[in-house]
Order: sequence, then C-alpha cells, then structure tokens
Amino acid sequence: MIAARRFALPLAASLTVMTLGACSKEAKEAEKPAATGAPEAKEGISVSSGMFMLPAVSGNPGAAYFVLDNQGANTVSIASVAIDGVGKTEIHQTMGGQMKPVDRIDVEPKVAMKFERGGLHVMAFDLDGKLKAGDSTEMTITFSDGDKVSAPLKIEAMGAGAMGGMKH
Ligand SMILES: [Cu+2]
Repeated sequence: MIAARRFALPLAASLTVMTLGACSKEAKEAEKPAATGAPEAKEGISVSSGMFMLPAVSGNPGAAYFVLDNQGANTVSIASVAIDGVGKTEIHQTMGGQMKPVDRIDVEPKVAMKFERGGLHVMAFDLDGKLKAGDSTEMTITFSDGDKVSAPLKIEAMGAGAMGGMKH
C-alpha cells in the first residue's frame, strides 16, 4: 500500500502543481508521517551519486560507488548492502593497491562517507546478467539497528568512466 501511494505521488503532484500549487504542497506534507518507518526512510540518512561499475570481463565482480551522508544525530553502522541483480556483496577498502574486506562501517553524524574507486567500495559478486550499462539498479543498505536506506545506482561499463577522463 505504501509503495503504491509513494509511486503514484509524483504524477498526481505534477498535475496539481499547474492548477493548485498550495494544495499540492499540503498534500505532500501530509504524506510524510505515513512514510515514517518505511524501509527507505532512515532519519537523516541519504545516498547520492550512486554508480555501479560492470566488470570488464563477464563473470568478474562489479563494484558500487556512492556517497552516504549522515545528517542524523547518531553514528550509524552499515551491516549489509544488497543490490538488485547481484548475488552477494562485500565492503572493501583498497590499501596499497590491495583490497581488504571490511566487516563494518561506522558513519558519524555530519559525515558524508565516500565509496569510490581506489578507496572504500562495495564489491558485487554473482551478477545476474540483467545489469546493463545505461540502466540503473537499486541498492539497499541495512544498518545495524535494522533500518534501511535505498538508492538507485547508475550502471556503467568498465572503461567508460576511466577513459572519459584520460583522452590521449
Ligand atoms: Cu573490492
């Protein structure tokens, strides 16, 4: 029920904005309490710049990069990361050219933690073959308290981003 209402909202809102701007604003605010407790609504937490890098060789793992911003009052701990179309994930830290699994990530208040190439990243194993460059997939982060946040990841082919920045 909640998912259906949330999905329907942008369409309804864009229609009312043209005629009754004030009313649509009130309608949006009225939606907020209903959304509290929904899996994708952890207080103060947002995910931006989500990107999924496909492996250059099919069968190899991919990687997810994004920014996790904690504007909440408390430190949050990432317990697990799930990505649609991915069988299994691990959080890795790259150090001295080597990747090491990280069991748990704590993000303190007012910290925007970057998951990026050459640093902290989410390694994605067992891709289901439906992940295609140009599409997007959804990532859901589960925190140690059971709360979750979901965000889209733009799918890119390995090489596209790297080559774009290095023209010979
Ligand atoms: Cu890795």
